[in-house]
Amino acid sequence: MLNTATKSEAPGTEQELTDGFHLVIDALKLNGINTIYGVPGIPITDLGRMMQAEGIRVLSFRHEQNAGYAASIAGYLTKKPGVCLTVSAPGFLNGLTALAHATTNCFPMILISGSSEREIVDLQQGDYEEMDQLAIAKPLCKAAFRVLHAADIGIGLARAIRAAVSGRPGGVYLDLPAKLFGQVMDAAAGTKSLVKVIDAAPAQIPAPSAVKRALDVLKGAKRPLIILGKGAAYAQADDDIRAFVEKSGAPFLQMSMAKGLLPDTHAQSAGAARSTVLKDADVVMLIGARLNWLLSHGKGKTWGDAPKKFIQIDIEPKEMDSNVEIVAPVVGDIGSCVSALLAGMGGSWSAAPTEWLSTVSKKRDENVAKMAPKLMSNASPMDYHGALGVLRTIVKERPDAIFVNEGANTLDLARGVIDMYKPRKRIDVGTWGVMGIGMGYSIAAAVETGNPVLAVEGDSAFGFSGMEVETICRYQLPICIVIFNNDGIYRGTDVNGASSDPATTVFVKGSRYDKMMEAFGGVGINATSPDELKRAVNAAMDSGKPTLINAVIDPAAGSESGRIGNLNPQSVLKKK
Ligand SMILES: Cc1ncc(C[n+]2csc(CCOP(=O)(O)OP(=O)(O)O)c2C)c(N)n1
Ligand SMILES: [Mg+2]
Repeated sequence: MLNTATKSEAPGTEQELTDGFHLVIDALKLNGINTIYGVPGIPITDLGRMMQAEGIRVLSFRHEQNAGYAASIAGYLTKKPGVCLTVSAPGFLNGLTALAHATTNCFPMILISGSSEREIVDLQQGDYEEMDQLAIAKPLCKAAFRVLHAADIGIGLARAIRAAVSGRPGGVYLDLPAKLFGQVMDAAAGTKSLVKVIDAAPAQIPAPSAVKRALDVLKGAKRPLIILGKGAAYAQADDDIRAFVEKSGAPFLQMSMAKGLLPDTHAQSAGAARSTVLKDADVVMLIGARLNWLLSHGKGKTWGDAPKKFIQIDIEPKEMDSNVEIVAPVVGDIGSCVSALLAGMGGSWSAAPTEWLSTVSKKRDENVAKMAPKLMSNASPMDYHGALGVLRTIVKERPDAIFVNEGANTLDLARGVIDMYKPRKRIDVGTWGVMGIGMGYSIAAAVETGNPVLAVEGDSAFGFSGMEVETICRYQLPICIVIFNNDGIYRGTDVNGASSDPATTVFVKGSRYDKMMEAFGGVGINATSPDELKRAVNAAMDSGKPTLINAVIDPAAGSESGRIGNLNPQSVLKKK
């Protein structure tokens, strides 16, 4: 298995040697890491070449941030750390946003960066791409390590893998100084130094008393609600989660990336009655969902006046009571917790009162009926609902496709309109609401799952990672990008009254993003009506050819910041 780098011929002996390059590759392979996302350059160009020669798939990007986002979502989809490989200082910094994003979103990821000479960096003598990368990475990730000796590469990678996937997953930084790669050591000793990580994310079994406490609270509920977060989707405990929810009889809400864990069309789904269930529920059970801003911190107007009890299931004990009191914390990995809850329910569990569920489903059906005519609009230029109406049907017909989504209106409206039918098929801006994940996520989703990808992107959102369309064409990935082109951020209608410069939120009117795709040999289509959009997306999904569809959206159709305009600070002076 071990690569032999060199043979030295001392008189009478022949010693097999290996080096840092080969040990890194062997350590990755030993641990089943066979895909790398990165950008080459000093000091890791040869490492990438050698990885490729050794059968590791190395996807070479146009910008490290996109490679980093790809690695982060690869981690989410596979439960193995996604690896991003970058050069020193600027490449490292470009990848760092994605590493922090992985940590915030609890995705296992390892950022491996080459770095410059320690002796020069530490004396600040101005080395090529000088930066104390380890110190900078530390506050932004779950753990950070540096390897100085070839003999420690095995241990270094093992620590990085464990830190990334065990407990609450997150981003890990691994610093590999340039000098390490060329360091030579005895090949047999090198083999011995490698570590195969056993049981990298050990089960964390909840205490039986915690499980009982949670079930007692749930049993006492008149109006229970279950909220599934992306932690629940990550757990890949899909059957148990579904069985638990169904046995409880409670309405459920799925956070954005949890959509599809149970089909959004499930009889207990309260997706279209969100405000009702948040206000009126008396017991709320959070499974792999945090009470952060996305759930209005569990308090305030959104949650109404009815007193509530919270049950929370999370692997991280510190998550409990983060925003409101949790009366029944259950700490453990989601899979173990849900199976313990299911077992604890026994054979005679009485499901939630049916009148609660029928109140919720009545509200849901009303809201769905209200939206239905909007989704049938065939207006041109399209509004969001007209365009999303056809995409909704396409996703229903192709439930295995991975749906990538970013933007403001493009995100918020698509999340509400497009039902998901299978787990981990919707990936989006996550905890930060970050723009720029689009192409990195699409590439990793196609590479890791082999499934077709449909990316629905605001025109602004797309711009953050748009150059990766070349990467998509280069690797011939089955990705169909639909750009909701409304000439700008939120709306394309803003006017700057003060000078001839355009307003800050508008772009070149009538841009043709489809032509970008044609520049690299992909398929580019301009779609001006829902019918055209439907034909183009279906053709792309059937052919698997890299495609970009410029969907022309009415510039006046969107609203400021989509659904979260309330978070914009207001100037009092403006009103004078
Ligand atoms: C990294 C980053 N920079 C800036 C923002 C602020 N921001 C939120 S949404 C958005 C773009 C919204 O426009 P678009 O993608 O075209 O969607 P639309 O509302 O027009 O459909 C921006 C720039 C962000 N969320 N993330
Ligand atoms: Mg836009």
